[in-house]
Amino acid sequence: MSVDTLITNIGQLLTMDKKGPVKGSAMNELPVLENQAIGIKDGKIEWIGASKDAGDLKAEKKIDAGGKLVTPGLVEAHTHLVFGGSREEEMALKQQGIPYLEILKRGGGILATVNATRKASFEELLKKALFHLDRMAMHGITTVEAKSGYGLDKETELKQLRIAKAAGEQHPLDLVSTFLGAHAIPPEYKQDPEAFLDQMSELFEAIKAENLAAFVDIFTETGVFSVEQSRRYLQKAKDKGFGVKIHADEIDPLGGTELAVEMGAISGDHLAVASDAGIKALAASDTVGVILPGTSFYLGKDMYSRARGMVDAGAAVAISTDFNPGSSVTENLQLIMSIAALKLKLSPAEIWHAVTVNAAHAIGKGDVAGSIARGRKADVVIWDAANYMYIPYHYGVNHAKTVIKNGVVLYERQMIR
Ligand code: IZC
Ligand code: ZN
Repeated sequence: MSVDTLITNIGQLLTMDKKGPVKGSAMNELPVLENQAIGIKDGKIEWIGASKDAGDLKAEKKIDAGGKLVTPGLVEAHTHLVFGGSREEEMALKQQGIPYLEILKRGGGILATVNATRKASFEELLKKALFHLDRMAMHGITTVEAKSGYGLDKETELKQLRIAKAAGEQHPLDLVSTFLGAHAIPPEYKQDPEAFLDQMSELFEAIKAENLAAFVDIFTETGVFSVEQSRRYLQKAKDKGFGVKIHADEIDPLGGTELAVEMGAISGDHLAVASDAGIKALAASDTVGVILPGTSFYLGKDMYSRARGMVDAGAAVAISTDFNPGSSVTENLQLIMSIAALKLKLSPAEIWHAVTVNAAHAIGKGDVAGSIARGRKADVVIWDAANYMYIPYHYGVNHAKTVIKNGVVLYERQMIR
């Protein structure tokens, strides 16, 4: 047999080859294969076996993994990728104790980014999005979800979605797009949020026609959209054939987690202040809880999502960065894995499920991303680590050594000596 690329001498291999979403105690069951090799052909996984048997394979390119850890490319299930400007001046406001929702109320926060995004050109925003995708790839991410929501008018929301589509076409990473027109109430509609939601739902048709998004999302929060408004809006989206997601129970416990389950959402995201009833409902459903502990960390909160309780209750949980210019400014999902270990008390095995197979399920890519298996896309990371427990343990730096997407080496880390 001949392959294009052969990776030998893999110390630990996590294939994550499970039918997902992986729920409850199964998230802690992590098969680890030792002394393995992987053959890649035409961008796909062709062969997996013991490294000692790889000698029979002819290969154009050989990569010695040096006894290190190899895993599927990470899946990033929640980002606000396309935006103009940045909000570093809000850090001082946060230090003065001004809450996130208060900054938003004063026209800052999301609305500041909306102004910058409306002003920026297509090319400018695309260039910026591609830069952030590069950085995500350099940190071992091979599939990314991207939300709109910094336009809040028909024209700019469509512009954001078209930029995400162009970014997905131009960048080697796979991109899944979500329409988050219902991200905040723009000043023009302050007195009439219902009319604003009507405007946004009028876009569903055009978004479908241009194939600009797979999912529709809404920010269900105090001062933004109520549970009732969210239910009506998401039902319209479902009627048009979209999958739905919710920014639920991020700051105030409004019952967004329960709503996500009731609506059959593919994911309920944040869930930082989810109620006991919400957690119970989530555990009994196939909705994936996308937990974003980097946001609690970055907003300086003491309250983290009860992800430990969710997994113990039997739920499927994913972990993501929430990369955005306001409440979580990082492309480094490895850092979020450390925060998940320290603040959510998830085990390394649970965390690896949360950033691979379960994250893939949370964005409808469970059958193509988040695992290493014969016939699948060859999205593979070789880490500067001997074992899987090491990544959350050694925090804040990039451990990705070689990042392979569709069988092609995208990134190879360079040291100074
Ligand atoms: O720009 O602050 N929570 N949306 C809902 C965000 C955070 C993103 C932002
Ligand atoms: Zn978000």
